[in-house]
Formats: sequence, C-alpha cells, structure tokens
Amino acid sequence: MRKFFDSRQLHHAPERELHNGGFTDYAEKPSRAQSILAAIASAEAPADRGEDPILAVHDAGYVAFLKTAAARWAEAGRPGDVVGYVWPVVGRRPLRLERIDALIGQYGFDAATPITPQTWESAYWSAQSALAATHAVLAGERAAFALCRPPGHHAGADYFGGYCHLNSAAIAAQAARDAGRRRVAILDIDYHHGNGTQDIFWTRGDVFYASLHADPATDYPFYWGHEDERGEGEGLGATLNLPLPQGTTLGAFRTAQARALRAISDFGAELLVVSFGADTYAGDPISAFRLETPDYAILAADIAAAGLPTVIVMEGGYAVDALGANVASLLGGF
Ligand code: Q9C
Ligand code: ZN
Repeated sequence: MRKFFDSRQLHHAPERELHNGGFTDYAEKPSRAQSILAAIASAEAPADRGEDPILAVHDAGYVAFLKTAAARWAEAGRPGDVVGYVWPVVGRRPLRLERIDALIGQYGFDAATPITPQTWESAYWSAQSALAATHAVLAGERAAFALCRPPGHHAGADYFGGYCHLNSAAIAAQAARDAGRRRVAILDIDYHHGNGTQDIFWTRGDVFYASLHADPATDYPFYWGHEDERGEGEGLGATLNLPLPQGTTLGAFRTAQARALRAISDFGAELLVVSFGADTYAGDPISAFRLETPDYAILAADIAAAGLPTVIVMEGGYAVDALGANVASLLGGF
C-alpha cells in the first residue's frame, strides 16, 4: 500500500494544553508521527497540489486566520502559543473583529488546540498527504494511507479544535467528488466524533458520513455525535452516528462498524475515506475504549471486504509507544 507523509508535518508542536483545569503536555505530539513512520518503514513525500483543494472545503477567511494567527499573537506582545478564552456562544456571524482574541473565538471551538508559528505549514502538508493518497486511489490503487498529523476530523469549514485545523478527510472526499466520483463515503472510527466532517457535509446528499465514537454524553466533543443527528435537507439520512459506551471492546465495535458499512454500501459509495484514530486502543491515555493491537487488523479486513477504493487518513491515537504497531496492524489487515 502506498503511504504519504511530509516531514514538515512534524513542525507543529504546541508546548502544552489546558486539561482538566491545569496544563499538561500536548497529547498530539510530533513523536506520534515518528512512531508510525518507524512501524510502516517508509512513506512517500506528497506532491504540492496548492490551496485550491483546501479552499474547496475551507472558508478563505478562516485559512487567512490560520496563516496569520501566530504573527498577530506576537504583534499583540504575547509569548508562547496562540490560545483563546472567549467564544460567541449564541452563534457566529460576520463581524468586523480586530483583536486576535476575538478572532480565535470566532474561528475555534476549544481552548485545547494551541496554534504555533508552524501550525499552518504542518496542517497544509497534512492535507497534501491526504490529497496524495486520494489521487493514488483515483489513479487505480486499491487503497492508500495518509499519515495525517496534525489530524483533521474536528475541524469545520471555518473552525479549528480537537487538535485539528484542516479537515484532511473532508478535503480527500471533496477531491474525489471533484474528480468525478459521484458518491463518496467517510467512515470515521476515531474514538471521538468527527464533528467537523459531519458539519461540512451536513446538508449534502453526495457525501455520506458514518461515525463510531464514544457517546458524546460522556466524551469530547460533547455537543455533536448524538444518535439523532442525521443530516438536514438533501443531507437528511446521509449522516449516521453510532455512539458507543466507554469500555467498548472489539465485539461491539465490530458490530457497529458492520452496520456503518452496510449503510455505506446501501448509499452506493464509489470511494471510501476512512478517518482512522487509534485512540480506541486500550492503552490510550485520553480515551476509554478497550481495543487491542490485533483488533485493528480484524476491523481493517471487514472494511476491505466492502470492496471500495479506500483512502485511509490518520486521525487520533495518543499511546505513542503503541501507535506504530496499531497503525501497522490496521494497514496489514487491510
Ligand atoms: N485536554 C482527535 O483525536 N480533548 N482529537 C481535550 C482536554 C480533546 C482529540 C481534553 C480531544 C481531541 C483527533
Ligand atoms: Zn480522537
């Protein structure tokens, strides 16, 4: 299987994150990618397809914010990473906002995703890796893997959060649509609900979004991923949320995944994007499912049996020492 990664994806390295009222090391660290690289032996550098495929998903004002946030923060005399503290809870509308703190609240939804001077560069190349894997599959590969880091599925068209800035899975799905694939499905098996991906395709009938994740009643991102969220307008029925309880092991996870794969098949997808998070692993430090390393090979074999050209995009997974083995298990099973 072809695999894609650019070393500039290592540059984004926030110092710390707000966690349970204090500060801890940033969980989404560069060593995650190094653990995966060591286990998959080699990865190709992606081509540079420019900003157009990113702007096919993301708002231009938001992209401009991501590029300039760190410089504006420094201009305001602030040390360290960009972190917000105020959010427009009643909803967002176009406003003439000047202060960096106002923009952070406008374009972000949590305080645990600091922006650094290197964030744009790393997120850009993460998206390019997803595009490279997508174009490999569009050109006839059965499957390809994008080592996306930073991850993407919490990022919406015009907001960051959940360690995510550019939504690589959505950019991949949109690129497949723009290349003529009429129906595309995204299967999200990260521990967390991919609220950004859901939001981007919420009113669209051409991209199906199915997610297995920890019940948002108990787990981040809390406000999205509930069972009754099914899409709207032309997208009604093209969103499928399957929340699972903390403590979930392979049996229940596999059953739910089979349900998602049946729905994707009924939808008539021509290409599949898998948002793969290994934070469902029993040893994950911030999550509470109990999957084991060999389980990923079983889940991957079930996905492969759906018979669709498949782009696998990396999302979360924070047990750094086991991360490479978990990814290798998934790719091997596929
Ligand atoms: N420290 C992904 O797996 N948790 N994102 C914040 C406070 C955020 C996870 C808890 C979890 C986001 C891609
Ligand atoms: Zn996650």
